[in-house]
Amino acid sequence: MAQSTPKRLILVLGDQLSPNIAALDQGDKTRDLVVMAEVSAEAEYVRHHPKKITLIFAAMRKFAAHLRQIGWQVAYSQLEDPENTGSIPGELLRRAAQTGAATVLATRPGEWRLITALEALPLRLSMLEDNRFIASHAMFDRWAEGRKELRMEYFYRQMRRHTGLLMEAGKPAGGKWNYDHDNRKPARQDLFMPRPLRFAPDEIVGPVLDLVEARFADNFGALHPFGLATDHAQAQAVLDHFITHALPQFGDYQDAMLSGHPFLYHSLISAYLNIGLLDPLAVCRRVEAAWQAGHAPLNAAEGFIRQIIGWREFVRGIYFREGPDYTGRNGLGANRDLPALYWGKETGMNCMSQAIAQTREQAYAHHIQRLMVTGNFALLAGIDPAQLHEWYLAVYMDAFEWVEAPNTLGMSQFADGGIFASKPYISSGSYIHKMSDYCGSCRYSVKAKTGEGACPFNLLYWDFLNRHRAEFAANPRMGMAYRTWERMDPARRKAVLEGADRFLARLDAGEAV
Ligand code: FAD
Ligand code: DLZ
Ligand code: SF4
Repeated sequence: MAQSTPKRLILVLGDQLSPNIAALDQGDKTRDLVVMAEVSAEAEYVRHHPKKITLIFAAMRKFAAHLRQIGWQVAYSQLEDPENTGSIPGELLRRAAQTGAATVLATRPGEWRLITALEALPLRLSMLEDNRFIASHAMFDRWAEGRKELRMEYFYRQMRRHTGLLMEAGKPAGGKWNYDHDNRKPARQDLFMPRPLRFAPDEIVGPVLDLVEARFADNFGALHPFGLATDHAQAQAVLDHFITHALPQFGDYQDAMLSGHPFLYHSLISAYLNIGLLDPLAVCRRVEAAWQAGHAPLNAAEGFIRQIIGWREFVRGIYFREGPDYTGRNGLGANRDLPALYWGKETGMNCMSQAIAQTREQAYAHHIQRLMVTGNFALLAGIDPAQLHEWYLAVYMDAFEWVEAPNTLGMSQFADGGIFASKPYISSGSYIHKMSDYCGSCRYSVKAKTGEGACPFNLLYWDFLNRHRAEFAANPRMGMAYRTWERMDPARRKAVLEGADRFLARLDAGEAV
């Protein structure tokens, strides 16, 4: 029987490590062959952080072992296998030739690049929708259809109703949908910070570390120490650790930044969610249960659940709705090259230095660091969004295009023309000063608005508004800023713009700014 029925190949990508993912769900253990492949094309299309490559390869190897244990046949290609063709389509063709299979069952990849490559294969392809998300593409499109503006808040309310999370008799728990207002406390050094859970490299992780050290040592980022979770049980332990030690404070300090404390009360689970080691809905149910049990306040549970069923689902909807040209958009015509300081060149701006140094060490920065420090600086300085997009995709361990691109190009850079943000996320140094302790040990003065020692964010903020008057002066949410600029003494305005020009010239000349 099995002989006469041709085998299908079931593709499982490095960010599809979920036991019930669509292609495995629809597959047949008795006759299908699971194909998993470490390939140079995926490892090199951007220069990923070495910790990210290690995480993915180690988690892939462990997942392949698990699939074999539960009865699947798995053809696994290691990066150094001499026959490895170096790409996902190449490996599928090689396995097809080896087995005579003519059909591939795949779960839709999280990047248009790979979707297009699979569709071009000379094999029968059945591409199934990724079933690890709460909102299907159809559901998102139904919600978005006909709306003039796509606002996460309204989508989020629909997700709350759909999942029943934090709902009581059809109403939001506590009477409000959103408790963000309570979530803006700056952190203090004397707070007790939970320490992240770490895992010593085991017999699977060790050889991957050696491989990554040999092949990717020149990529930006520290490989050691490596303590990330690389399987489902470890990822679950990270979630448990977060719920026990950090969730109760998550809401209060969600936007805070503190020198030497990269993680604060964040969950550190994005990479595990994105590669399939954790299930988003199950995570949210655990957090809801912690609130119901009185372990965490509502502002923490709501704030956390909103990030997952709100923002995470929403940005995915945008990415697939907007189509493959999304990553090429540059609505504000920004064209400055990404400065070397993003790759670790010394800078006197302490906020940038802190965010980038921790990115190099941990392949992690939290949301406000990405949005209001590195993203804000790039937007104010007019950096080419495509180069910035590549940077974010490379340096963060949780970065896959479906989630990274809308956050970077849409939310952070306004490069998509404001599909889901009603105004650009820009701020002068005062926001960073309010939410962090960075300014105290900076070469620049956050209080100084002009002159050589003035905080560059202060200079660039006004320079941005002045440069983009045509795009934003009529925006009601930015009217106050424009009125303040116009009321400013002309000599002071001139000094600000000249200061910004001098700063940008030094940046372009490659000076340490
Ligand atoms: P927590 O702060 O503990 O939040 C809990 C979870 O909510 C996260 O694990 C994540 O799954 C989800 N979440 C929170 N905010 C967002 C958001 N805006 N979009 C999607 N999910 C969200 N997130 C990624 O997963 N991958 C990326 O490549 C990525 N790139 C980003 C680029 C920029 C410019 C910005 C501003 C944000 C980006 N984010 C990205 C969103 C966010 O910064 C990270 O999800 C978060 O910092 C991960 O850390 P955490 O797990 O400790 O999150
Ligand atoms: C990110 C990544 C890396 C570094 N390596 C691999 C790999 O060798 N094999 C693989 O199947 N997937 C890898 N990935 C994840 C893919 O790049 C990811 O599936 C696509 O970008 C779509 O999200
Ligand atoms: Fe950043 Fe300006 Fe504060 Fe320095 S003074 S840390 S550059 S915001």
